[in-house]
Amino acid sequence: MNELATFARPSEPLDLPKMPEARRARLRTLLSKGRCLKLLEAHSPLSALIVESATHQGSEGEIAQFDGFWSSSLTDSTLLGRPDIEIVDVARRIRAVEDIFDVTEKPLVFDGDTGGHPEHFRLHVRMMEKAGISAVIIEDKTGLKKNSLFGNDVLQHQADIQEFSDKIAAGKAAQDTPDFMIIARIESLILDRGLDDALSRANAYVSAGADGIMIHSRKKDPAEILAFARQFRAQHPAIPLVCVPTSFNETHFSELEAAGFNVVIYANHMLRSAYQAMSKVSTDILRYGRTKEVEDSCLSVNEILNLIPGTR
Ligand code: SPV
Ligand code: MG
Repeated sequence: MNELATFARPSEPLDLPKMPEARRARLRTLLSKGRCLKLLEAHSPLSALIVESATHQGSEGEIAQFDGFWSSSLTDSTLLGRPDIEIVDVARRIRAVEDIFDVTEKPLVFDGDTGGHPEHFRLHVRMMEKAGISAVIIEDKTGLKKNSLFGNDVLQHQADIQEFSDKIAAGKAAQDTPDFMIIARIESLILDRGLDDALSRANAYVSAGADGIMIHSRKKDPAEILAFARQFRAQHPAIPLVCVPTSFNETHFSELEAAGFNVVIYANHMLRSAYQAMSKVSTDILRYGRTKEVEDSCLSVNEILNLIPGTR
């Protein structure tokens, strides 16, 4: 039995989900403790159970765990066989999050893409709060949204600063609870607009009421991200700062924490790893004409029968 093969929790059985308000407030509570948080992408209840129970004991005996989940537009879309262009509607994605919430306790941050029309964003904010989502991150792009990691390889447009600030303000005005957070994601580095543009947008979005800032980059070298963090921190010591180190994957969590980041999101690794394993197993069954050769890539039958408490 491997270390992920049981999801029993000490506090309560799996069929007793947390109430939305308790979970929603948990992100702010964790942020108030002053340490940098680690979130990992979850695209299904099972992937979320794995994220929630993952533990690593370091050489000094310290225990590392994830603090919560990232609901990614890229992996939610990919899971449905759809492109990451805001085609999967937010209501459907929130319902999928509710399935995750039925079996887990940790807080979740929702990737809200561009936020859509301000009129839609206001309603989506309420739906997210009601579900128990702790925060939404919206990115300052406009028009047909493409994934940021393409950068300028595809046509994508950054929103006008005032237009995006108005959307943040509309979301904040619609919010019904003090716990929920609206985090503004800046795409200036993604679109090669430079550090000064990113910093002036950060100031505008904070003035518009953003509860946090996410700065994104598609460079392998973290220099621009770290420079942003230093300068942002000097101006805004207490505003939560978020990054997604998919491209600068050699940069260690501790370096991001030391630079002033409050949340680090590992944005797509659960789906990417699952896809790789499923792909190999499916072709190997065809290759070998039987399943003996794929058993090492799979949970044993005994393990899957005992995975979810209550199955027996
Ligand atoms: C996502 O996970 O969908 C994100 C992060 O938006 S990224 O794919 O890096 O744009
Ligand atoms: Mg996304």
